[in-house]
Amino acid sequence: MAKKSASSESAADAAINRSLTPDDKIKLYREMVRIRRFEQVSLQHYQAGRMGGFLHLYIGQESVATGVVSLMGENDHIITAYRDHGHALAVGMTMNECMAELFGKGTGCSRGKGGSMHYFAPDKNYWGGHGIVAGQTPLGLGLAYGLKYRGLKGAALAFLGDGAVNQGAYHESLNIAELFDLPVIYVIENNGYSMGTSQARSSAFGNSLAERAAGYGIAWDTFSGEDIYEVRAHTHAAIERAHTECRPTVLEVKTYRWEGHSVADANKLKYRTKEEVELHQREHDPIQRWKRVLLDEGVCDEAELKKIDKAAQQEAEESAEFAKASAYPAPETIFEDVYWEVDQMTTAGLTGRHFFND
Ligand SMILES: Cc1ncc(C[n+]2csc(CCOP(=O)(O)OP(=O)(O)O)c2C)c(N)n1
Ligand SMILES: [Mg+2]
Repeated sequence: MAKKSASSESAADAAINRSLTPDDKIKLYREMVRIRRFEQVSLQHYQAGRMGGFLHLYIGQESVATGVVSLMGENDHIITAYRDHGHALAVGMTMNECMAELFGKGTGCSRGKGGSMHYFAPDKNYWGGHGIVAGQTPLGLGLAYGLKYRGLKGAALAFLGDGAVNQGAYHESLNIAELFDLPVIYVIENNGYSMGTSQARSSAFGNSLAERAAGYGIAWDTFSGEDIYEVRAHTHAAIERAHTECRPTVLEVKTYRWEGHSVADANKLKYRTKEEVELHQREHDPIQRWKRVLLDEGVCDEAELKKIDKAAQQEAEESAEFAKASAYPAPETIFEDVYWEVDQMTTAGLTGRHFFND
């Protein structure tokens, strides 16, 4: 049945949030701040000419990846597009390997050959980092298929942008997700823009982008990403659906990116006003919002939060030093790291049955 999930409880009162300990709540803050500091430091080094390629910043959207990833269990997998730093740090990839990847160094998570858009950590159920808009959506479906095929109780969380929802691959994926009953969760991070085109100008929609799922008989939900309690409460319902009913869900999370589409976006103030950006920075910052929650609930005090901030800044700066000091990959390794399975010579890779039984 296609339906919009309704939550009668307020997000903070949802069982999944009531179960959070003070330490868990502080951890959520730390994760969001780490993402922001990492990206702010990466921006400085990009502007100083130390990185090549693109750099798509996630600043302003931190609560989405952090909230969703905080719910992931052993058999839950994640895949995303090119705006991938937040998801990577949230799953536990280190700042060092992430920063070194931006610098194109051999100590990077993809040995410096992928860059910003191609973070990867299968050991953490993190399947990238993809540059083709919506290219990750059928791959996420494949992850879900693999879970079902293996009889595992898990979910494949596939993130996409509001621009990606118009790609055919996404709609083909929804069709199969419904027909095959696959435990995939599409998380649309609706930050209002697809490069320089506003959502209103790029997408035909009724009340929401997620509502399109109804046409496929898939459950959907839409909510604000500003409050991490809300992100967790709504996403939890989708994960439960995947785990217990082996059914897909489409989630649309309203969020906002503070920076340009990429650092090279020269028109960032042409398609939206400075006032619009400042309004979001001033009144809808998910980190400030969570900070207020922590203070109001008496979870910790300002001094503790400052300490967390300082530590995150230091960690980010140190990761840049680590990246600077690391060596570029050796030219003779240029053909390595293209296909992980080929390099590893695994049976699964050699037979092309990476996710399947014999
Ligand atoms: C198939 C394809 N078409 C076009 C592009 C160029 N492109 C890169 S990002 C982007 C916008 C996508 O916007 P959205 O899905 O909203 O994600 P966001 O950047 O806001 O996170 C486009 C058109 C691409 N990478 N792949
Ligand atoms: Mg967008």
